[in-house]
Amino acid sequence: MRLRSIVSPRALRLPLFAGLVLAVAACHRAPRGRLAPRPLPSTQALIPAPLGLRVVSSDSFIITDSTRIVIAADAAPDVERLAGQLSAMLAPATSVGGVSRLAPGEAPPPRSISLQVAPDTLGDEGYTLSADGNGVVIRAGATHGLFNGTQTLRQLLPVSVEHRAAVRRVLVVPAVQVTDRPRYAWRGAMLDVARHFLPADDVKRYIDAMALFKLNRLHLHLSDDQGWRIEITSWPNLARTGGRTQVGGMAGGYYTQAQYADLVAYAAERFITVVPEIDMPGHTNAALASYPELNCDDVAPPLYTGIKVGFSALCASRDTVYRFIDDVVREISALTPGAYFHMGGDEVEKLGHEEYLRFVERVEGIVRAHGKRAIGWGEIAAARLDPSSVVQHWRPARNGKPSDSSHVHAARGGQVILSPGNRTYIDMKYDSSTTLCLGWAGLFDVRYAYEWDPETVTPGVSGRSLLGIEAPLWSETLERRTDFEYLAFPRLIALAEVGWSPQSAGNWKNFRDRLGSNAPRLSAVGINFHRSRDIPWREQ
Ligand code: TNX
Repeated sequence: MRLRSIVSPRALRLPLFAGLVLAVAACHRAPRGRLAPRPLPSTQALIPAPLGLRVVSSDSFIITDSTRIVIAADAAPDVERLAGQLSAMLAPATSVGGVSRLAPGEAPPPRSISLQVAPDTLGDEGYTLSADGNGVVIRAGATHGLFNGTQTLRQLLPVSVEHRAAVRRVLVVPAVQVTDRPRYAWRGAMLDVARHFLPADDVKRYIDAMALFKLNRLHLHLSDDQGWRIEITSWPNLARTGGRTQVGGMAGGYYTQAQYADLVAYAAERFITVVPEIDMPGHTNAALASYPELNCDDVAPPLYTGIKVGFSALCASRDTVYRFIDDVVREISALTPGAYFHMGGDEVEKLGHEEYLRFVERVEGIVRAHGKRAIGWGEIAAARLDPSSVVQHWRPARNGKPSDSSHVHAARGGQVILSPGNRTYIDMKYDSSTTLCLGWAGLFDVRYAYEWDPETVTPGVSGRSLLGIEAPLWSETLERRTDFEYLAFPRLIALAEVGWSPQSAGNWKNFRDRLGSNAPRLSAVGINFHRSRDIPWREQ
């Protein structure tokens, strides 16, 4: 049953008089056009909307100190780790019961939360969640699905679950039956930590927020003209020199390999795959400034702290450059268990087209030689790519005409990630009053980020060739964590639903109310979000 089918239109109907009184009262309290928001029950506020949800009764289950989290006798270590995470999420309520393994053949005891791995047809990320007065069962074919189920459980619980040290809170789970799986395998977010450096702890907070909405890829844009942000031991000046500054000329920064590995592990615990990007051959001034031999004239340019693009390029005819790339890809790949390496490839104005294509093909070979699937921005699709490589479409198509060769890549059996600038570039201003950010792809608020169908974005890219969607957050104008969050939220939440829920669930009015009901949760986890005018925010 679809989510919409449980929202009874009759429940929304008010006696006419009461309705008028409420509407007039609302006019005095809220800006024009907004009704005083009423809280939605948690079963009607889930984001992303699950494939199927049924409220089974008015029963509920209260998690207490004696609630046990149970897993099978032979459950894999990652299931046990997940159970521990769930226990921490529910602490202190479950501190007494904790996690227990069932004896072989033993049924889950009454009033427990049971995590079960069992073959199903819902894929790696799908799950079912059943809750009634007797407890909760989350079942999935793989641990990732179980994790997604725990995030749904989190959203079903009162906001007080986010308050770690809350006393006297009552963790009530409504009686529901959820069957869920994602629409797309790739539901990503990108952070540009190059234009302005974002410390690892701030990235972790972004990861936490991504997990709550079931996003599963974190693309880190680790290098650009203005900064190189990861330690490479065989080329130490990249970080030491190239990481020194950032846009505006303030001190920059970089992740040591240990910090990067820690970030990757932190993301993996939340079932998020880190996708490292080293942008090349353009967007490379920070590298060129660090090593003269990467320049055709052997002269290192000064560090750059402006926001122009297109002016830099590695010397594509030099063997040293490919040795450098090989070292960088090797070191980063060794720290990254995920299957992908992003090679950039965008906005190159300093190389001839043929030279650019040969460069892309050679670097794709290097990436593949290190066991990774290559990803690159839309421009790389013009090269003779291997079908295993992935193209990230970003320039919005105009008048139905493709803006890049994504369709060519799809035709040769390749896959495409969609990041159309006008829908997913969450570094665009919300409206003309937004002071941060850019506007080249258009100003847009959360509704525009929500109301689109990935299947119709660019001709020739749909179905199997569409790997998923991603929301890049470029940081030319973003200096601190709160700036990043302000631009990302709530648009990233809308995009999380576009990537997860079936197109048929995409009902703006319904989403708007669910999003408004999530304000207390966003506040509780400390996200600095933009109060989009279209949303009936419920602040407590
Ligand atoms: C385009 S998208 C870029 C970035 C900028 C961004 C600003 C892409 C592949 N390149 O270098 O930061 O626009 O919105």
